[in-house]
Amino acid sequence: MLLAPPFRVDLQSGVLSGEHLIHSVRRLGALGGCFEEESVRAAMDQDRVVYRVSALMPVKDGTPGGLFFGTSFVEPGRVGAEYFMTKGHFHQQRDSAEYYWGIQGEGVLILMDEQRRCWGETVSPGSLHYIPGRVAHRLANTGEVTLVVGACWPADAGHDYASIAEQGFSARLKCVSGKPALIPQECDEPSP
Ligand code: PAN
Ligand code: ZN
Repeated sequence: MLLAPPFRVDLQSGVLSGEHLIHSVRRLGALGGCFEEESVRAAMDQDRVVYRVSALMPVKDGTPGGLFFGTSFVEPGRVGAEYFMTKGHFHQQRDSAEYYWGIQGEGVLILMDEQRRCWGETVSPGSLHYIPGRVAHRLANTGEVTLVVGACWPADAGHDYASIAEQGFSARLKCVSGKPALIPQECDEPSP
């Protein structure tokens, strides 16, 4: 017996279709404390969409051995010099890894390990990124069009946003002389 595929991914746009899809949207108003220049963010249009995520969740959240598959759409824009970006997270199950791949646009995958060492990988159509366990990850759009990125991660990975909300990443991706630069945050250095 041959069945039609239950889900589809449009390879050009990253758009997912089928059942078990969850859609979420993050607007500037929901990203308080995320960007360095909080007063600039607060003065911008709070309804402006920063990013959307569609996720195919064919099994219950937390199912051991299951996999989720998603597409993130990060809009172009900046808060001051800092590029629009996702909140970022560690996985709750710290050992859970994830794949990202670039579909459209230009961006940077910002990564940080548990020792707060931070680095970035440039994202472009066809780029493939293995995010090991114990590494926090966030996407920033450094281009002029929507950054579209695919992802696949374990269904029991979970998301720990609290660590990032409390301490942030140890570097910020800013536009310096018209180009993206990952700038270490002095204020994150432990005081003597
Ligand atoms: C991605 C992210 C997505 C949105 O699907 O969840 O890019 O970023 P935040 O979750 O940090 O808001 C992923 O990494 N899943 O594990
Ligand atoms: Zn993740």
